[in-house]
Amino acid sequence: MDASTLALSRIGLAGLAVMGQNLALNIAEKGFPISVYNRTTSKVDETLDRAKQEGNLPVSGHYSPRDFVLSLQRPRSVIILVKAGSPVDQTITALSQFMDPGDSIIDGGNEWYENTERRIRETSERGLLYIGMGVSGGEEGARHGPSLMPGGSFQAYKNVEDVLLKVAAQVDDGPCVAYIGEGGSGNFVKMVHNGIEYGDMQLISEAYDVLKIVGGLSNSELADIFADWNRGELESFLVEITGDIFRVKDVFSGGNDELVDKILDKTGMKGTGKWTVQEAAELSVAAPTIAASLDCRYLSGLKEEREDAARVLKEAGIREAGEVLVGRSIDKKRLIDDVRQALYASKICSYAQGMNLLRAKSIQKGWNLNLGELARIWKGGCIIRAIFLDRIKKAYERDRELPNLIVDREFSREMVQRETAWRRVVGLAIESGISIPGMSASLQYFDTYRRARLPANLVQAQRDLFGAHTYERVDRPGSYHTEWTKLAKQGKTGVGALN
Ligand code: NBP
Repeated sequence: MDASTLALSRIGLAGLAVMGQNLALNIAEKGFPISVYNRTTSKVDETLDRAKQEGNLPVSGHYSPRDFVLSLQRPRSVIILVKAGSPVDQTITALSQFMDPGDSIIDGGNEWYENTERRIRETSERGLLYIGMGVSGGEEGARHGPSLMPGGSFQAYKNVEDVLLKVAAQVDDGPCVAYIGEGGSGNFVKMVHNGIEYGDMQLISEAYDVLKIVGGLSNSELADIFADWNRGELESFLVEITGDIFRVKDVFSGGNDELVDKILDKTGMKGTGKWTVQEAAELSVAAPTIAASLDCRYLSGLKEEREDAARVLKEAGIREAGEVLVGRSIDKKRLIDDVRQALYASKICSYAQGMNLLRAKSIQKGWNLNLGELARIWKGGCIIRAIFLDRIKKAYERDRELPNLIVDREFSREMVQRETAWRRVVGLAIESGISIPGMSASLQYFDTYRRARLPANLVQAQRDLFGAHTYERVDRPGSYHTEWTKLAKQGKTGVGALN
């Protein structure tokens, strides 16, 4: 196709798999003529067919990087949606040779933020502007309104701001997009979003397990409970789809059974949860709920080992999960209400961990992230969208320096109101051998964070004893070391010397 004979497109998109195709159609539907390109050209034709079927949308297909780039208005803006990693580098190489200084590349993939920072440097040597943009919402979000997290060149953002504002999901306080910050901040924020998503999914699965094993609830009862929860404080995409999942029948059993019971209990993953936990460790930020959800995915992968372990321990005399409760009367109504409260309180702790990771990274990198604004752009379009993100937004608006969501005046009150129910659920699960690593990690996080004095004094003493690492005192300044072993053997009171 000779681009010079055609009207130029407002924007281009390269990479037409699930995300790219849908985002391109979304952009076109919002009235922005778009050029599309894919390495395997059959996907260009697929996209053009869909554009025709879905309302003759203004999409022009291109079969070579050159034609594609030259079909764009200047300064050119190209969104890339290919598999993260080297496919992005290869796509940049293929396209950038036809681009001019001032043109922009916007990578919408789930990219490791340092790769984006490297590409910002590399492309800037050629005068190109670069953005790493988190895109959340899966196929449906990409087509009808995702949450967008663009970070990198502010000028590149300004060049496409009008497009992004229209394409993003729309909520009561605006489109779910905002300029995130410099460097790889957009990718980092998307990564933490996914880590929080891991936590949410784990917590929901634990609520399901407790209700099923302790309460003996059927899938149809669970469907009703989740639908009911979705009308209250837990209203969210993940709670809504969970309710829907319980209603789907299995075709292979002639519609007698529910599909959810036929699914192999091994969780897949693509890496963003692992990155979140690695980064939390690097930055010394406690993220136990997110880490527990990642560990649980690893353990779920050991299906055969788990089956063997179940057999070996059964032979050794262990009782099945929930067996200890047999014969005990369970107040189902109270259990359901307790689990709802435990889920909510656990979620607050999980989001607190994600937000604090973002803050720590923002300080380290000088990104100046606005946590309230991040909560706002997650209110719609993305997988973790939830009514309570509005409350998180307001908490950070009340105090931009809020050290932890747990101590926000509204959240602290809610946690205390739910504390007893939360402990009942965790206690019941532990007693009956039901693993709830996410809910108990959240509760332990809460119980550790809220205590003015921890047994860390003893750990410091141990460190000083075996490694002369010194310690500080609660009653006077300075750094101290004590000859613990010598003094203990002499039976004397240790008098620490100033270091
Ligand atoms: P995939 O991640 O499955 O990638 C497929 C695309 O990458 C195709 O267009 C493919 O071209 C292209 N590609 C590959 Br693979 N190697 C390439 C290379 N060497 N050079 C050029 N193109 C290459 O697509 P996706 O699921 O649409 O996801 C796109 C990005 O968005 C990923 O980073 C993903 O993590 C992220 N994301 C996905 C979702 C989701 O729900 N799927 C949600 C949010 C973010 P080909 O057709 O020629 O093979």
